[in-house]
Amino acid sequence: MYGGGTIFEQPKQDNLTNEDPVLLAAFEARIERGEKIEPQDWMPQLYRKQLIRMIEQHAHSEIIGALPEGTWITRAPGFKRKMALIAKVQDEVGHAQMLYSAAETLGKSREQMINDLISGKSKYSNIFNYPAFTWADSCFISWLVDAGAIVNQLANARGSYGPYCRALDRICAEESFHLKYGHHCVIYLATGTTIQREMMQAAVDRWWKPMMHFFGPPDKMSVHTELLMKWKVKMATNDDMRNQFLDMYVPKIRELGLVIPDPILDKDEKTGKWIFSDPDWDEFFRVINGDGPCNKERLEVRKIAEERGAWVRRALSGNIFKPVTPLA
Ligand code: BYC
Repeated sequence: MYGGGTIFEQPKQDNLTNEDPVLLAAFEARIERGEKIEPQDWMPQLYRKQLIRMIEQHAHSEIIGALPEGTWITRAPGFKRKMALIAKVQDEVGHAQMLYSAAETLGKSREQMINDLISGKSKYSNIFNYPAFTWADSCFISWLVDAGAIVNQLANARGSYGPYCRALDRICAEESFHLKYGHHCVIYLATGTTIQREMMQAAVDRWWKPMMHFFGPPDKMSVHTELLMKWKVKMATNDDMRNQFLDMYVPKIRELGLVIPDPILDKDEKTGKWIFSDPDWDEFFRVINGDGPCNKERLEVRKIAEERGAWVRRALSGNIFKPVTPLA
């Protein structure tokens, strides 16, 4: 592991039994009133721990998420697409920087977060463990994965922790450009030649299942939602976000003549809920626990990037002559 910073002891508490009841009640009342909690404010250890977990995972998702699209920069069809994709990938890495900074306000250093990513201790979004075989896969990510991210982030930007909400506001503004770029790429392929249409359809077939997983397990399987919603860290449940995404994007996808690979996908107009096939939650849990098609490759690339960047970090810290500690 590379060094730097003081070693942060992750808050261990998984319950509220040791918290001062008066402070806890005042904290919860502030959240109830819609106030933002700031880094210097009192907060229960569990709130701190949960926020670190979620913001850190989000930051990791942004840098790992840059990889499947990043591989298409050199092969983008045309100069305009190449320029736009470079800008998008750069934005995603910038989002990670903002999110790491937000998580650092809670006391965990960036070095520890990166180490936990590389060692496999921390999670990142399931969806980036799938390969982007074709240009159409990259278009699917730019339009629909970004669309899913915006649904989630617009909701959570109204949440309780100030630094996370402010980072999400900025991220959403940039993501809205990604969405337009991605939509344009998909429209182009879906209304193009037979080969282009087939390529786009094949991408939809490949990515639909991980896209359904993207919003997290069904509410009945979710372990963190109840508490995170009580503390306004999450502003909607996983099922509600998935439903909102389907509401907004199924008509747009079908409008382009693309077929969603789920024969029972339909909206129940009485309940307002979408009905869909079981997207194989076993696969979801396998992938988020390290056994997906690209997990190893993704972490290996990050590890190489950290090793190659070690001299820059050393130079910035003024320790040019300090030997590089190898990554674990
Ligand atoms: N992937 O209790 P639950 C982007 C884990 S990047 C992996 O429902 P929670 C983009 C969960 O962590 C934007 N793991 O969890 C970038 C937990 O495990 P642990 C990505 C997942 O936290 C570049 C367990 O399953 N967006 O869009 O209440 C290019 C139980 O789940 C996932 C974010 O990161 C998943 N999909 O809710 C293009 C949003 N889902 O930690 C695009 C921020 C669940 O107990 N995160 N797990 O070991 C969130 O909003 C929430 O954490 C989630 C999950 C809704 C994802």
